[in-house]
Amino acid sequence: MGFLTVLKKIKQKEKEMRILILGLDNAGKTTILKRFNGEAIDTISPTLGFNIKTLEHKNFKLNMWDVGGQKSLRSYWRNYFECTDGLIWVVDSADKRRLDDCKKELDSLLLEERLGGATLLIFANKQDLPGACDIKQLKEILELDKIKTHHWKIVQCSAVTGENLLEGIDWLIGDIAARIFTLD
Ligand code: G3D
Ligand code: MG
Repeated sequence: MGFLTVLKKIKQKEKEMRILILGLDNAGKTTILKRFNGEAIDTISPTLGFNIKTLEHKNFKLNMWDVGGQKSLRSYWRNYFECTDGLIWVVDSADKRRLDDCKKELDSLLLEERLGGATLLIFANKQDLPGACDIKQLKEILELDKIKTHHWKIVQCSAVTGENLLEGIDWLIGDIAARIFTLD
């Protein structure tokens, strides 16, 4: 193996991404992170501070930050913005009463300068619940087509069944990698 090949392999190995998981309280952020990490999801209690997990996925090292979403904690979100490569915004698709609040919080996040470079994945979570909004409805209510400042995608998922979690995160990682790691 040549020197350059070895160097490339090392670079590849160290590829690190910082991913922030946010959303209103009860949206399913902690459950998604645990499920993705292969942990049991039957003992989750509300996140009061934050949870950090470092995972290896597809040769990338993912530092995933799951930050509590209660109203009283939202003003602290900004402490976690620095150097964020990806933002996962989790929506409880069955909680229609709070979609206005959800839109308001997402809109104000997208104005944050320090999140300017981040790729946005919106997880339309809790699709296993009857009456959950689908992607078309959420796109309209959250006015997602107006987002021009970030690369974004909405994916419907369920943290309980595991449906589409991998697909969503793979898209996020692929988009970030294409932006920040040039394979030369
Ligand atoms: P948060 O971290 O965003 O605050 P949690 O949310 O991960 O703590 O989840 C809040 C509640 O929603 C939990 O229920 C959890 O089991 C449930 N939940 C998370 N994801 C899903 C999903 O995809 N489908 C369904 N049906 N429920 C989900 P409890 O009852 O423990 O409060
Ligand atoms: Mg939580």
